[in-house]
Amino acid sequence: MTKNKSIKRTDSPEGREYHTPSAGIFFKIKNLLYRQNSPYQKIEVFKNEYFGNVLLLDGLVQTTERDEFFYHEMLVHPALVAHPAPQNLLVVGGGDGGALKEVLRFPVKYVCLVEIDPQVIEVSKRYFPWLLPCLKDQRTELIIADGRKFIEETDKRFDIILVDSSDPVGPSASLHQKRFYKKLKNCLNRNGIVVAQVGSPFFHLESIKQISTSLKELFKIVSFYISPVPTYPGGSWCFVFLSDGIHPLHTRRDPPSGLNYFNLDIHRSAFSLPNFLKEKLE
Ligand code: AG3
Repeated sequence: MTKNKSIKRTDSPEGREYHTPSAGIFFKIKNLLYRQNSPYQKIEVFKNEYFGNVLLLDGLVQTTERDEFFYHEMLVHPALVAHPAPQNLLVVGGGDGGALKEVLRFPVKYVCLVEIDPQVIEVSKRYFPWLLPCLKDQRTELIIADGRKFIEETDKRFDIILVDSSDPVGPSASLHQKRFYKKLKNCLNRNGIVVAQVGSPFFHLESIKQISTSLKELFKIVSFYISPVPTYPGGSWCFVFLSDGIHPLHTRRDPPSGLNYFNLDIHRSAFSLPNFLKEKLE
């Protein structure tokens, strides 16, 4: 039996993410497309019959072709419908390009994508068809750099910054700290907005609480919102909208057409939080 065949076994542990030591999500691997350790992390892409191509970093599901739209639309569009005139944007992380694809639906001037791991870009170009055209878009600049260092050193200023990090372990750890958000704030134009993913309300409640306390010391408006993401832990994901002047519920434009999840009703309802989360954040 070849190595590849043994990887395709239906009980392959490689198609699993544990959310706790006793529960998680599994995917049957139809084809293993890529598995390598980069200097930063373990990168895996495989094909699943239902979800299409699936990207895992250090064993954590980042995106799948079938359900990527929940997360990427909800990371991007709330800030874009709330900002008065978004022109210059920054995406930190997000080397798979899903967030970039959503930003480019708007007539923005410039989008800077800062990704630490060039191997994630190369792999995603091959297996996630939206990335290549987005990188070729005249408005996109790809910078391979550590997001934290980039933010400290750049003199660019942005209307919206989207933090598409992974979980607060591994290469993304520094992107979840107060220090980082403080530096982000210095890179915002007047009326600027930061949106970041902060984890699963169910599994990461304590760390969401902690980040909320720090963020309230930095920004006047700290609004959490949630969205379903079928393949992420708990099936529901939490984001934070940060600004000193822009209220998320004061929307200024319609979203672009052709979206699968986001609309203005979803926008309004996403900021209504379930009791267990609301009480924690009070
Ligand atoms: N970044 C957030 C992924 C978090 C998922 N966590 C997990 N599966 N434990 C997604 C990057 C997609 N552009």
